[in-house]
This record gives sequence, C-alpha cells and structure tokens, in this order.
Amino acid sequence: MGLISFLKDKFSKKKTEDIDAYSEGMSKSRQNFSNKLNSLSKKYHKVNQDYFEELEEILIESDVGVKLTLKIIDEVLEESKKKHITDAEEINEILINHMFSGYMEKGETATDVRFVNNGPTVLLVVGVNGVGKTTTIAKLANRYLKQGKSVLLVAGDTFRAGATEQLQIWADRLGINIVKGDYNSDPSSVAYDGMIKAKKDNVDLVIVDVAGRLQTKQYLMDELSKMKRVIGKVIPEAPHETFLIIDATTGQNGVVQAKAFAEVTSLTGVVITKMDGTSKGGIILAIRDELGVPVRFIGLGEKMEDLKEFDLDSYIYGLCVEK
Ligand SMILES: Nc1nc2c(ncn2[C@@H]2O[C@H](COP(=O)(O)OP(=O)(O)OP(=O)(O)O)[C@@H](O)[C@H]2O)c(=O)[nH]1
Ligand SMILES: [Mg+2]
Repeated sequence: MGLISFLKDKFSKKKTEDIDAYSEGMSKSRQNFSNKLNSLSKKYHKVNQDYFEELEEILIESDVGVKLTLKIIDEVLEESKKKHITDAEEINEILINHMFSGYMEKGETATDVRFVNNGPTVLLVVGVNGVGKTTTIAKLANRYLKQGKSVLLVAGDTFRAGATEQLQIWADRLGINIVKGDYNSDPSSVAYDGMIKAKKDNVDLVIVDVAGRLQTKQYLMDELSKMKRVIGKVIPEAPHETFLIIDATTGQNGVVQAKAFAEVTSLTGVVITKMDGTSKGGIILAIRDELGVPVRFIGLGEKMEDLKEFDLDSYIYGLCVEK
C-alpha cells in the first residue's frame, strides 16, 4: 500500500482532533501542491523529461527549496527507472514517499518539550521580530498549564518597545507570573532573575522570550551565549531547549534565518508559525533539510489551541489529501 492510501486508511479509522486542524490549517498549501500534482498526472499519462521538469517546478513553488527538490527528483527518477514505472500517478506516490523519508532520515524527531526530572525545565525561544514568538510562547504556556504544569515567563526581549508589555498581557490572561526588566536593560540579567524565581518557586517550565536581532551575527552570538551561560549558572544543564520560531509565510527568507540562527547557537527545535497563512507548506521540509533539527510544533492559526505538535503523517496528509 502506498503512503497516501496508508494515511487515508489510518486517519479514517482514527480521526483525531489534530488531523482536522492540520487539514483545515493547511488548505492553502494543499490547494497549491496537491491540485498541481493532480493536474500534472492528468496532463501526462506517461511521464517524460517535461513531466519531471514540471514536477521540479511544483516542489520549488511550494518552498521545498532548490537543493532538496533536486535531491528528491533525482531519487524519484532513479526509483522509477529501476522499477520501470511510467505512470504519472504512481510517480507522484513515489515522490511523496521520498518527501516523507527525506524528513525521517534527517535525524531525531522529538516534538513535545523534554522535561527534566528535577527542577525547572528551561526553554529559550528565539526568532526575528514579528514571526509569532510571543504568541507561540503563550500557546506553549497554555498547553503545559492544561497538562497541570506550572509555568513562568521571562521577558528577555528588553530592546523592542512594547515586547515586555505584550508578554505581560499574555501572562495576565493565563494567570501566570512573569519576570521582566526595564526597557533596554541587560537581557541576561532579566534571565538571571527569572532563573532565581523559577528555582525559588520550583516551577516546572520557564519560557524565556529572547530578542532576535540579526543585524550583526557576532552580536547575536555573544548575547545568546552570555544568556545561556548566566542561565546555566543558576540551573545547571539549562537551557534544556532552544526553539527557533520561523514564520512560514516568509518563504525562503525563513530558511535563511534558520541557517543564520543555527550558526550562532545550538538549536534543539524549530517551531513553524502561520502555516495557515501560506500556500507554500514545503518550507518545513526545506528547514529540516538545512538544519537537521526537528520541527517541534506548528502554528495553524491565531487561537490558543492552534499550536499543534508536529506530526509528519498529519503534515503529509494535510498537504496531499483532499478531505
Ligand atoms: N494565522 C496565524 N497567525 C499567527 C500565528 N502565530 C502568530 N500569529 C500572528 O502573528 C502576529 C505576530 O505575532 P507575535 O507573537 O506578536 O510575534 P513576535 O515574534 O512576538 O513579534 P515581535 O514581538 O514584534 O517581534 C500576531 O498577529 C499573531 O496573532 C499562526 O500560527 N497563524
Ligand atoms: Mg513578541
């Protein structure tokens, strides 16, 4: 059974709330990708060179990225030749298999925050302005509060006017504490205060909002390593997780950001926001290919519940299967 039939079968037997959210949130991407793929297989009954060129275009237009697209097309060509497959629909199935296995082969696939056994788990959230950092922090806090965990927020972005206030609003709404500093104060000192409070209150999860200014790489690198050092002094081994937030609607620019951040600090995960706002859902595969870091969560809308654990099956289903 092909992957698509397998996924259809899987989700028809066990319809989860999440699969509906993926289907709904990824409808723009699906219209772009799946419809094009279907019309391509109708246009070419038997495949030829032109077919593969058009297939390549579809992948690139979906933001899979040039490098990964060429790799996948090569793999599909090779497999189809070896198995003497010329039927376009079958080729499309092979393509989707390779998109799936390309992700799997790139390393670990953790999603949920990995909590430590003793003391607070510290999660650093980085990303450039406007990508959805604060919203994602609020969504994550909400998720773990619902699971009965205690959560503390730390407003480490002291540079952007209003950043602290924005986080404060979410802390109030969620009914949780926030540690903050003055405008333009040293973010590391706010992080330090945050860790002291987290330890004193013995909270389960501390989420630190970090400003992501990419103007100078060296500056960002120094800031992040200083912050990590300060955090580790109070809570050994911390930060345990560093998530990079990427806005899916920024396309290949998001991939550039991801590479830049990966160069200056070690990331344990990526969160892709605004998947509902893009028709180019392939960006997930491109970022995974470039960084090898697992996509931990994806944002499929603006509501609190619209942050979902990343699930490759649901993603492929959302991208390829019309409801
Ligand atoms: N549709 C949609 N909108 C989102 C998602 N995540 C965040 N947003 C919206 O994106 C906008 C920016 O989000 P913020 O959380 O303020 O982004 P930020 O990175 O904290 O921005 P700065 O603090 O200004 O750097 C808000 O209007 C959010 O509602 C998502 O998954 N889907
Ligand atoms: Mg913010």
